[in-house]
Amino acid sequence: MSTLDRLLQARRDGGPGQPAATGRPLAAGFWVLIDPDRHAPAEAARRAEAAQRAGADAILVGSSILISDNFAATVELVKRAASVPVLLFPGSTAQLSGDADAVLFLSLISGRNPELLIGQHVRAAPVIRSLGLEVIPTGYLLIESGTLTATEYMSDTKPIPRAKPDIAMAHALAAEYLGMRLVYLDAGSGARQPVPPEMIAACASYITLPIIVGGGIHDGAAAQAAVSAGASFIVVGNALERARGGALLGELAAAVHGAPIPA
Ligand code: 1GP
Repeated sequence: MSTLDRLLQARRDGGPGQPAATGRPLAAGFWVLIDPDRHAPAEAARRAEAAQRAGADAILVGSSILISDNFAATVELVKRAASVPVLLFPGSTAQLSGDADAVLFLSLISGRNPELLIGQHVRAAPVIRSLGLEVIPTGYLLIESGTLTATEYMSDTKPIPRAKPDIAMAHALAAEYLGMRLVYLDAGSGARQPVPPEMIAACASYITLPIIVGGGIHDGAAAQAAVSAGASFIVVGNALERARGGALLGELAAAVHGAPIPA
């Protein structure tokens, strides 16, 4: 079974082997993002293991900018520590490793920077092939978040305005028509405000692809709001870096898994 199918099945069947596994569908999947620059590889692995124990359905590894040389060792140790899928969420072609289960092959379709629409992909494709990595084509939409995020700065693109769900809808539909498998609505790491639930709901009712939502989700209430609006997968990174990590993991997992499933 492909990693994407595993992720979709975990959501549908309650995630076999997960603490949250109940045999009932999860409202959404809970993905924890680990930034290799933030921790030594062994600590990253410990965090991945704690996230999985708390109910995370996947671990993402990646960063919009990478200044350490921790990447390869982080993916290797995280993969050893976690039995849930380990996905690469690469900020550049330097962030590829055959130890992961799959790579989110992101095209930054909300921007008009050709390097991030196709340029990096051409360089990465042969490397990915030789690593034998599963590819998950993902339309990536950066959403205005109330602050200049690292993603916005590093990608040299303008985010979609928060109050313009119609623009997000059109981009999401274009991703679907281009044959992508997932759409990622991201307010960017460290966003002041998460993606507006109205925008998530507008996209979810307009396309059939599963929607990942991340950026600036700091508590169960924000996660639940995104899930109720129609997100299929929730990504949390920054908030879990803080001291409250342990309790917050449980709160987020419960909120993501237990929120009412949108009609
Ligand atoms: C960033 O969506 C991810 O690309 C996670 O964002 O670090 O703000 O949780 P946070």
